[in-house]
Amino acid sequence: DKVAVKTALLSVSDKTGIVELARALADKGVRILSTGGTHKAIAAAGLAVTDVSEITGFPEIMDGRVKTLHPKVHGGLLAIRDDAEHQAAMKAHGIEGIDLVVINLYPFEDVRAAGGDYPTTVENIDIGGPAMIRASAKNHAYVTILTDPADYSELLEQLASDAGQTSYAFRQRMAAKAFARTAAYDAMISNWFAEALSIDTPRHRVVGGVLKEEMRYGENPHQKAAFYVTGERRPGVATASLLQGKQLSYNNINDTDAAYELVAEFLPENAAACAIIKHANPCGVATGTNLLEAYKRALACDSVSAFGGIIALNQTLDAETAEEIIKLFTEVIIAPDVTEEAKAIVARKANLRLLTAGGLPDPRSAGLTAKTVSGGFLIQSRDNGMVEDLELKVVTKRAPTPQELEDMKFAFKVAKHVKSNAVVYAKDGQTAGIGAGQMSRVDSARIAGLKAEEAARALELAEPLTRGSAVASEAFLPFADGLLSMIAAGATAVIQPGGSMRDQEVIDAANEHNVAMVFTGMRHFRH
Ligand code: 93A
Repeated sequence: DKVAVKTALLSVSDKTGIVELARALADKGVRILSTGGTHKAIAAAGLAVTDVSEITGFPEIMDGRVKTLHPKVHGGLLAIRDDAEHQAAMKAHGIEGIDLVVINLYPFEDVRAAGGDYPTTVENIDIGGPAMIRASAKNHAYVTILTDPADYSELLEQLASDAGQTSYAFRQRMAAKAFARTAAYDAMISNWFAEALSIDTPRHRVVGGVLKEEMRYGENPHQKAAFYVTGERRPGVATASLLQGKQLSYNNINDTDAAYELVAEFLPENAAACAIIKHANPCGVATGTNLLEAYKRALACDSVSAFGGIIALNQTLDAETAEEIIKLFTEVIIAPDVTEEAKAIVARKANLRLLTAGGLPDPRSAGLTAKTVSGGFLIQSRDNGMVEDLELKVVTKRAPTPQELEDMKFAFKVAKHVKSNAVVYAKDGQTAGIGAGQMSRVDSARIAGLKAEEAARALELAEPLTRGSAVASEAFLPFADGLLSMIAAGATAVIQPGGSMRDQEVIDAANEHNVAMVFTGMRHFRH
């Protein structure tokens, strides 16, 4: 299963380590073939190298679009070395076997990340590279394919210890990596098209990404984990800069994403907003005239749960807010930006992670979300519905007051980001009680009410914030019992999608208690 490396083809965009590799190969007597730019780099180092066009007898044409796409190259990669017919074909057509292929692709991902224009990005779709990678990987019984400069040293170790040969196990492992690379590369191209054309139909997409980092562990310490990025230019946890603190964990990334997507629902030009997240659910969300006020009001909703939470802000983190936040143990802060002063304040807590995302994601933008099930993925378009865009229908005798209407919209926005069954009480742009993830909606309503009472005790308020609040349910109320529990907690206005068989029963109960209710016609399940 050992194969001697006699001829190598080197064609790389990222020239890291390529001259050193070529020198080491040349020292072992390996014949080196190469393409334009790579050839130039190797020749400049004074090494003997043959241009592929000499092999093909064909010049590089069309700005390099066609340089290695030739039977002399692909025959050399794909030939089964101990097959008589393949041997005969090689002889008949003057094809020489290629034993080692070193390729990295046109930097499509970098060009895309740098915001390259449409034609530039398209031009950076590599065609010849993936073709050679796939041909070599398929023929790994004979050919070694390297797609990552990180593997050059292992190759040289193999060649040194095995008299210029590679082992089958190594070639297999490199082939697996090669197909992972071309698959991820094509996924990135598909992701780019989807973003450029605002495609959110799963049928026109392939879900995939490239490895960004491996985490120390997954949701639990005995699980392995890694973060793959799709290359979407959406400001958020995938693209944010970590200014201080250790690497984010799997749970941190999940929670930070939930926090930032939620706070992005509140336009920074309208008001400052803060969301505090625990286990992907908000334990407090509020707006304010400034971030400090928004943070304090978000914290007031459930200051006990906020311990060790993730804080997302919709405006530049300032010194006053930073000073207040560091009083409590927090895992992560994410904001569009941070002032120098605030940065210095956060630096006093060495373990606190501070992320700046450079901007806020557009809640209305298209995109996909994925979830794994045993044996597959579930893909759907992002929940980009916004309450501002919905036609709200008043279904009760009493219409909501302007203040109630504002609170309803606020509560419904938050409920969209709470695991179902979600019940959210809000008043004056502040969550008053949040009930998340219960199997029964009545339980969610009750829990939210209880939490509001606890918060009132902690803050020594005369009555819980739910008194005179608006309440949102992310899905319809199937029975009147949920509504009665909300009224018991003090809600005077209710926002919900509507659409239950028993809507009339629920509307009647609301009328009986002089409660205003609106239907949104849109559900925000989140499981
Ligand atoms: O333009 S291509 O799609 N057509 C080709 O025939 C081809 N052959 C190699 N791209 C092609 N390549 C790519 O060129 C390689 O994948 C590599 O990224 C790059 C190396 O070019 P150079 O050696 O000229 O810098």
